[in-house]
Amino acid sequence: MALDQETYSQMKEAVSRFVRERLVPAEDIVEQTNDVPEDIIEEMKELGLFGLSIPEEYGGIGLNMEQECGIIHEICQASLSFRSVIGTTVGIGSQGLVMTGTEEQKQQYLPRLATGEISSSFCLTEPEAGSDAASLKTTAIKDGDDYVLNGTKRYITNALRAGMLTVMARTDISKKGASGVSAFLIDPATPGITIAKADDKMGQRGTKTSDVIFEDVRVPKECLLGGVEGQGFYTAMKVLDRGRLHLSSVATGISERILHEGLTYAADRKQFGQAIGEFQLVQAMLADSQADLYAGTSMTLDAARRYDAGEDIAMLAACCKMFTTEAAGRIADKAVQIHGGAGYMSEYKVERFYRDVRLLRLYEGTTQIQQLVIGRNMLKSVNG
Ligand code: COS
Repeated sequence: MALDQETYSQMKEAVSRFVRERLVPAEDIVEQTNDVPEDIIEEMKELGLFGLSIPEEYGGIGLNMEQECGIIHEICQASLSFRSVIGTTVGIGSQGLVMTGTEEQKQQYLPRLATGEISSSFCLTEPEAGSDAASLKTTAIKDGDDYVLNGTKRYITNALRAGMLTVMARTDISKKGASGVSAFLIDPATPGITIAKADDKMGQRGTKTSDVIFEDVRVPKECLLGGVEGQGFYTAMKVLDRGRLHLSSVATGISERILHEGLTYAADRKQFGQAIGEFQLVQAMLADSQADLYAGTSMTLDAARRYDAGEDIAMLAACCKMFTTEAAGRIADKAVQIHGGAGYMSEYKVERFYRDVRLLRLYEGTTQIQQLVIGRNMLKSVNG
């Protein structure tokens, strides 16, 4: 699956224009209202952004991973809240269905996800199961031709906007670990589901995360993803491997924007009779950031190409996610430093971006989880 090169280049240019002309000017509104304006969401639909990763036969654009990373990098030149609106549908919310869904399940949801008529969310994390995802406690107990779900999911991005939830729940309670977990595709309007109010967060205003509570939620067996029990955790891991490449391009996109803010400030701001960018200590901060950005974009491109070639990229995706998100933190910190006292003021965007990028090192697997995945894979290659 891939878009032909010419159409892809045109799309990238259109997205880049949309970012410059529509998203960047709307950043302050998002910050003030803690929401992304509806007219912008409508334009995102018209541009096809909800369908980036959905195959063309289901109405999507059908980008490959390299192309998806390229477009996401562009979108993330603006406040990360805009990407978040499409992020779960393009990434973790829909990809379990794309990878392992039955034909009926794909027909039921993918065409509406592709147009943005509905959004999707990925429900893995729970109050007691964050990094240790395999210990999740939500149950889905077979009852005749139905399953009955009980449990609480936490920090679920876009649950408040979703029309489809990919829910990981334990169908075999005799098994404590990964093999007892199954995945379900569930309409959030199903009786017994409560989507709690949006969480208050450090940054990324305009993004919506909330608890999703299941109380005796009865769903037909057709909701079981792929029609097979016991595969939910493995599917979630594959979705997260891929999601970590997507997230890496989120990190490189916003890093490029933040570095641009630092660079233009350094070129403009005068102290001691000249632009501060003329001082070598400021140049050192710019240079470190530029090298971080170049390394991050290069490794993400390499891993995305390998993913498209069918290679197992679990370890490389963890390397990319760890490096690019840690680099985004370094780049944001230096951009604030270059701004001096102004960098602490809300008037300048770097203050906001500094808070926004802090999340990148936490979600879809903390840096420490990425280290663990990398380390385990390295040892596996030695020990077999
Ligand atoms: N692809 C496919 N299968 C995978 C996999 C991958 N990338 N990673 C692990 N698995 C399989 C393992 O092969 C193992 O299979 P068996 O049951 O046949 O033995 C099973 O999954 C459990 O793996 P493991 O033993 O490594 O599980 P652990 O509980 O020790 O650790 C980690 C798994 C920590 C890697 C996992 O829980 C994780 O990624 N946690 C972070 C979760 C996360 O990112 N949350 C973010 C919120 S969602 S936005």
